Amino acid sequence: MRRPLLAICLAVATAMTLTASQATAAGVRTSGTGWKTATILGVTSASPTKTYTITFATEQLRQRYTPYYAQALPQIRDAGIHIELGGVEEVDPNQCGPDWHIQITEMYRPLGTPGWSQGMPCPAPPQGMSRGGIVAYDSEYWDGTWDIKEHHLKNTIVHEVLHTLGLDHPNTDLDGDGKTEPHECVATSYGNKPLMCSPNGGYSTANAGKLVGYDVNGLKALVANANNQGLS
Ligand SMILES: [Ca+2]
Ligand SMILES: [Zn+2]
Repeated sequence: MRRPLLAICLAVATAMTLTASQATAAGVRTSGTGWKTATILGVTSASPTKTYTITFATEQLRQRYTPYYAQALPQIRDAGIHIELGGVEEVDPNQCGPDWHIQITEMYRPLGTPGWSQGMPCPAPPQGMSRGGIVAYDSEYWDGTWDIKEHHLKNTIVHEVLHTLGLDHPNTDLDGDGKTEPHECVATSYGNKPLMCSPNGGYSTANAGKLVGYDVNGLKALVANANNQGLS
């Protein structure tokens, strides 16, 4: 999820401000070191009991992307979220699919910007608990027109899925210049930024495609928020 999508969703965000502050009073955390919930889209929690199923617009896409989730899925499960790989179903990128589905499709420049993909939770779900969402990966990664480093590709593929579960970019004004800038995210002592950092983050090593600890903490917070509100 990047800036153009936020512009589309600002109308939702205004309506959500009240909900977010009420939720905070109920013991809901919407940000922490290196993580942030997609509060702007009305998502502050993820289900601790339902199973999120990743589905694909075509069999070709299923085969293409499935291997890229292999390292992340166990980490997401360890954080308390039930998630499974599913099959093929029709995906309309302009409309959310069935509840608890994370729908994967591919488009040419889904945000209009070369090299950018799009991932978002279905906006304003009941009680602020993610019901899944939609990912549109940029087809340029595969047709030779966009030169993307292997670790950026691996990290981006997982980054977009984490958006659907309810994580936003944790970028924050660390240098105090009044602007929250691209890549401006907390880093570990090894220099690893959250996978959710915009426009990209995560490991540049063999661990590319894995969540960084910050991202795991964000997922755990989404689940804790559900539990603290008595949501299942
Ligand atoms: Ca700054
Ligand atoms: Zn993003």
